[in-house]
Amino acid sequence: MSSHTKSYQFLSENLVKQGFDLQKVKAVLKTQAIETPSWAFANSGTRFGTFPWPGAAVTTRHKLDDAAMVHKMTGIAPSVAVHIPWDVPEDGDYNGMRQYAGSQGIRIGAVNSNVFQDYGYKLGSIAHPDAKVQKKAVDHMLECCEIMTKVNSTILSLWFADGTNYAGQDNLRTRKQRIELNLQEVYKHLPKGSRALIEYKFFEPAFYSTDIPDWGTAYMLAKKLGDQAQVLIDLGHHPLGTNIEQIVAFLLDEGKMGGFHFNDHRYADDDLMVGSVNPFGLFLIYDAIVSAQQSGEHPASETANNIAYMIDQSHNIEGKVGPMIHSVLNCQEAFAKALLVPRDKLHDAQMAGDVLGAHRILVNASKRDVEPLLAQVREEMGVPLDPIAAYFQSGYEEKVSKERVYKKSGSGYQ
Ligand code: PSV
Ligand code: MN
Repeated sequence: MSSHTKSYQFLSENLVKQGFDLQKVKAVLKTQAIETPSWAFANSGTRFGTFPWPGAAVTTRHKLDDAAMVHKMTGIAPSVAVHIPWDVPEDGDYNGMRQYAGSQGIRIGAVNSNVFQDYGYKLGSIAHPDAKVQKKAVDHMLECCEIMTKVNSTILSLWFADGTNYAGQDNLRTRKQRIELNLQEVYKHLPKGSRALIEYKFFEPAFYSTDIPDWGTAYMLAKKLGDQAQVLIDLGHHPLGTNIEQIVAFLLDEGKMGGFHFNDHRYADDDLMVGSVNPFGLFLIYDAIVSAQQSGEHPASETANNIAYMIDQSHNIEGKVGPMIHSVLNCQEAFAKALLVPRDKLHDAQMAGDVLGAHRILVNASKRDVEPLLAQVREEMGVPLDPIAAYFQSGYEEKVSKERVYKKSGSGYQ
């Protein structure tokens, strides 16, 4: 018996005694799906600089290959988000792109529009004072809706860099109205059965006002648009100290929790690997989700079952595929721990007003060593027990560093 099997047996006996249905927990873990971002595989960095990584993706196909590698190692990263125009296929063939992704064992996930890089967007996109610029931005998002149909995507991911730098620069109320009207136009063109996820960010690139600065604004917009619009939470887009799990709980209860952009941060939106700074915070987010899933309440439960879990990171100094695998594993660990929170016990302690008891139940669940369980899940899924080690032993990193020739190409943050 291997040492991981022994540790798993020990853990499972313990968990079964505590009343957990381990077959169910494993089944749920096997269906976990984390979407990787195409742009993280390219040579992207910060606005101050980019340090080329040997073998970083140069073409869109490279990015798909890298995303497929993350899935091959983990078994739980079956889709990749694309960003338009960074990921316009070299031959312009989106059907070919979808097929190529399929041939590599993954699918295209969210389509992210980009209305922040063209010079025309200096004063904003859909909140810009000039109607012609607003139309250009709307047209781009409509094109993204068409791309969604071609690549079989059900998510349009919307983030706007719109804002102002100086008091008096523009009328803030009018900007809000422009955003509402233009989003209504985009909403009308969403493919059937798809969703638009509205992402907020409390600052940057504008520093006086940001047009969609917080979850409340994104929620209001999504609510006014209708059922096909929800909120996207990028973990890096909050002031320090924000209670993100509370936002998650609120949005779940309102049926408006649509998706995540996972990452971590120390100061601002610095796109570090998710769970690298605050693994407890990541656990608490998963706890809010699992609590809603298991509540059976409407609409929290269905909403929690339909969340798009996406990573939005930009790796500047730590490699590309390796850190992405690590990020996916951090999400897997947090989810496993959240699935093993003794919910009935926690509920009883909460209802009895046992503050310390309830707190300890949750914290103890976050401290549980779930590695033996995850190793067992991986073995049953037929993926490497140690995905990071397997990746570095696979020779992929050496192979792509020989094959791929870095050139500054204007995609991602290059
Ligand atoms: C903006 O900071 C953001 O979080 C949005 O999701 C963008 O689409 C992404 O980063 C890439 O720039
Ligand atoms: Mn984001």
